[in-house]
Amino acid sequence: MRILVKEILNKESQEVELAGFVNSRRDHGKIIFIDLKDRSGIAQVVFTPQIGDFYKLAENLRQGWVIKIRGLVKLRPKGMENPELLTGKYEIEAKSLEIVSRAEALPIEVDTDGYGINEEIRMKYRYLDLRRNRLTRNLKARAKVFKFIRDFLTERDFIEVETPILTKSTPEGARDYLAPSRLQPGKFYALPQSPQQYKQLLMVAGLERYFQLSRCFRDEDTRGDRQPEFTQLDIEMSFVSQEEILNLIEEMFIELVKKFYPEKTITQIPFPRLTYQETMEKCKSDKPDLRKNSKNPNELAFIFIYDFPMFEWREEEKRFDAVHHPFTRPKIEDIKEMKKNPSKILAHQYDFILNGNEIGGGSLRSYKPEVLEAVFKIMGHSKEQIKNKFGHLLEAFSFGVPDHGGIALGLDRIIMVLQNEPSIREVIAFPKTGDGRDLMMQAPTKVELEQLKELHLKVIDEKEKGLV
Ligand code: AMO
Repeated sequence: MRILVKEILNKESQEVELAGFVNSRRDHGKIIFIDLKDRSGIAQVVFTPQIGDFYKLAENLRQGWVIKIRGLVKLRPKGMENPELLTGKYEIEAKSLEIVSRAEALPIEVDTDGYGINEEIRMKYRYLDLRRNRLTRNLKARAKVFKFIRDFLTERDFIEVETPILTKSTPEGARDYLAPSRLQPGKFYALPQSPQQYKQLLMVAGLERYFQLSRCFRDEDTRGDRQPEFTQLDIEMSFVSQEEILNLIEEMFIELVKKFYPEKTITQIPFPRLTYQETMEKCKSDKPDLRKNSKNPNELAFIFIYDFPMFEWREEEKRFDAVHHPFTRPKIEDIKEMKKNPSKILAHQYDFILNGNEIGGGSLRSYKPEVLEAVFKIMGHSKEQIKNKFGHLLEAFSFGVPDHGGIALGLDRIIMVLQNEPSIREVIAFPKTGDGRDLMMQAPTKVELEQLKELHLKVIDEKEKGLV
């Protein structure tokens, strides 16, 4: 039976079966040394001419080939140990070899950290890129953090609920990705920019404590810390104060860092909580980096910023917009007062910052239909538009709604900082380029005319667009 490379440690003098990739090959005289890599690590396998045909087969081995071997676990000769490898005291004396598959010369090196390689080529061959230890480590760390979060919240009585991907537009400040409906000609679903409305509706449903590791889709220009699709830890709670939400998040991160990143120090506990105004006055930024030494990758400065303005004036559109989103509860509930001077109103809104990165944001929500309606009106929506876009939410609130609030954390950004990576692309298995392409799958692509017809669509080319 096949065992893992790391398991040879207590198998000295035993015959074992290993499987994996040829990571590298060295020849010393007649002896061939192969570094065999599997998901647990690397072990040195030695082929000598004594094994006849298997030796001849081993002479062909190249980096990237997939093999299975049987062999004897032995201590390496004195002075030949490799302290950098977990298995560095041992080697396997090969007895047989099976070639599972051969590999062409790899277009990128996979046994380096990869930072120096052109990123477009790395993305095109992402399945090879992911073989490098650094990226495998990032994916493992991501999985561990996700599991920790699931356990942490489940133990605290939160329920994990999946919400739809094919849905209706929810404003989070970006353009929507649309999916055409075949069965409803001319109509489109929007992919969620966040599960914001669903999680609020789950509070109307009486769940009280919801979370989801949710995929969000935003059609905006991609940057180092932005992807068209990304993952949020989305949370919503009923009968809750801002204090309780921030405390929960703080406790989660202190425990997470202690458990998985003991080498890191948190600059200040409890995490500083500053108002938006204080932050702007003191730091001239709404996402300040409060590390004592910003060159130290092992320092984590978490901050909560709260009391943001509710509205901001959009000069180009000549209207007010919500700074966070319209579901945020204004700090004043007197509607007449609110309408008098919207730019002066503060909101029950908070951001979560780590080392100068915005890693989360949330708010208490307007649960009184008349407050919500007033906010939509200040933002310039007509009665008719409010009914079309948000009628379902207002109707839901008419059937009894607990006061509620929540937060969403940008998990890709969080893993990026924790893993000391310069971009979220390094912690996402299959990221997209700056212009939103998947170079490996070659998406997006043109589709057959038949498929367009079925979806009641016609593509307008750039020339035609000019004429429209
Ligand atoms: P917000 O829009 O602030 O809030 O998003 C929450 C967090 O998600 C991360 N984020 C992104 N990460 C990668 N790529 C992107 N394109 C991207 N956009 C956002 C950020 C951000 O802080 N529904 C509200 C939350 C709430 O009110 O509960 C929301 O989505 O780290």
